[in-house]
Amino acid sequence: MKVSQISTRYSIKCISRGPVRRPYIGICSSENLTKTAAALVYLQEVTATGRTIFHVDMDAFFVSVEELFNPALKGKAVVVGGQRDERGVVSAASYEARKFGVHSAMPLRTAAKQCPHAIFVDGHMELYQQYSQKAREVLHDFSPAVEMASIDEAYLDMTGTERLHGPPLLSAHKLHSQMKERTGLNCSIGIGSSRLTAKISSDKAKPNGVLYVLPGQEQSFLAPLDVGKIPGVGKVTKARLNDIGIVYIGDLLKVEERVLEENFGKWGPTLAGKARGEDAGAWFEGDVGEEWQAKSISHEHTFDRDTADLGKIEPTLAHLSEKVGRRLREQNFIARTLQLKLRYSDFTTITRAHSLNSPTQMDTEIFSAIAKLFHANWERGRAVRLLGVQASNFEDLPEQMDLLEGDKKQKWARALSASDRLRDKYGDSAIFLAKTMGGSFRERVHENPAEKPDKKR
Ligand code: TTP
Ligand code: MG
Ligand code: MG
Repeated sequence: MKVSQISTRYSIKCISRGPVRRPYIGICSSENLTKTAAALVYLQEVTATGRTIFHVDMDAFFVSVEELFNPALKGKAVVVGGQRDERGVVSAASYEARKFGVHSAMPLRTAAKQCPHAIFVDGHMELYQQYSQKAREVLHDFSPAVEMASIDEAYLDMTGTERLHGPPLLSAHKLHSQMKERTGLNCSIGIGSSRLTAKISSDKAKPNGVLYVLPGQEQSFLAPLDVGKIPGVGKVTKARLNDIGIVYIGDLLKVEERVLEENFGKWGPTLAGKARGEDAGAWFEGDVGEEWQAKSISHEHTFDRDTADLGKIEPTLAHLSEKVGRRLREQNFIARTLQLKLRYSDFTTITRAHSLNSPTQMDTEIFSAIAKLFHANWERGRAVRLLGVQASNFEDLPEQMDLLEGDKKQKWARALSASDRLRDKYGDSAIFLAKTMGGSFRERVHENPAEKPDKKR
C-alpha cells in the first residue's frame, strides 16, 4: 500500500511534542494535518515489537446508524435520545452538535438551548444492537481475540497478525476500510502496546482516524494528557489527584509511589503503571479475549411489565446487587467500579458508573452505590424496562480482612458468607438482605425473612 493511496482518504497525522525523533504517528482524516517523513518511513518499514493492541470505537455511533436510514441527517447537528422538550438525556450527539457543547448524558432541554437548530431523534436500540453485531463480525475477521468493551467499541489483540494483515498501521487501514464497506459506518482506531494506550489513542484519533503510539513512545504520549483521561479515573479520583498536585498523567511519575499508595491504597501504584502505558492492575489486566467476561460481573433483570414503582425497582436493585456481591465473594474479588444499567420502555438505555474509594464485595455497599446512581439518574415517573448492576475494576481480596477497615465490615463479611451458604442450599430467593436496607425497605421485600442471615454469626 502506497502512502499516496491512503492519503486520498486521510492525511498523515503527526502529533509529536517537542524534539521527539520518532513521534507517535497515525493516519487521520482531521483537517490541517501535516504529512511527515516519519509516517512514510513507518508505513513502509516498521513492524511492531511486543504486543499490538487495537482499540476500535465507532464514531458518533447512534447518530451514524440513524444517518444510514435517513441520509438527510448527514453533516447536521443531530441529537439522539428524545425530543427537545422531553425530560430525558442525550444518548449521542453528532460532531456538528458537539461544536455547540452538546454531549452524551446532557439533559435534552439543555441540548436544545445550546443548539436550537439541532434535529432531535428518539433512537432505535434494536438497530444499534444489530449494527454492533455487524461491527463485531468485521473485527473477528481481523483477530481471534476480540473483546467487546461496550456496544460500539472493542479491543483486538493483533499481536502476531503481521503476516496475515501487514504491519499495524496498514492492518488498521484495512480494518477501517472494511468496517466502512460492511457496515457503512466510520470508526476510529487506536494502536498501542497496551489496552490503555490503545484506548486513549483511539480517543485522540477521533473522528474517523487511526493513531498509532509507537512502541517506546507510550510515556511521552501519555505525559501531557489530563489525568482524567485514564480509564477508571472519574471526577472524584481526579479531584483527589489534583489536590495533591497531579494534573497531567506525567505528574503521576513525578511523585513517589509511596505518596500514591498513602492516598489511594493499592490503586496508587497501579496508577503509576498506567502513566507508563502499562495495563497495570484490575480492569486492564490479562490477555485480550473472551475471558474479559470475568473482568466484570453483572446481573440484569427485565420486568414482566415496565414499571415506575419504586416498590418494585428498589428491591430489584437490591437483589441484583446481592447477586453481584455473591459472585464477587465466590471469586475472591473486590470491585472498585459499580455500574447501573437502566433501560426505559422505549429502549433508551443509560449506564452510569461510580468508582469507590475502597473496593468492595459487600452487598450493602454495592446496593448503596447503585441506589444512589439510580436516584441521581432516573427520570422520576418514567417506566423502567430493565435494570442491571455491574461490578468491574477488580482487585484481589487482601488476605487480611483488616484492609476492609474495621470490625463492622468483618462481621458483615462473615454474615454475608453465611448467607451465601444458605443460598447454596435453598436457592437465591430464599435469602434477602432486608436487614441491611432499613425498615421502610424491608416491608417491601417478599423473600422469606425467616431465612435471613443472622447478623451475629
Ligand atoms: P461513545 O463511543 O462514548 O460515543 P459515540 O460513539 O456517540 O461518539 P464517539 O465518536 O466520541 O465515540 O458511545 C457509544 C454510544 O453509546 C453512543 O453513540 C450512544 C451511547 N451512549 C449513551 O447512550 N449514553 C452515554 O452516556 C454515552 C457516553 C453513550
Ligand atoms: Mg463511539
Ligand atoms: Mg464507545
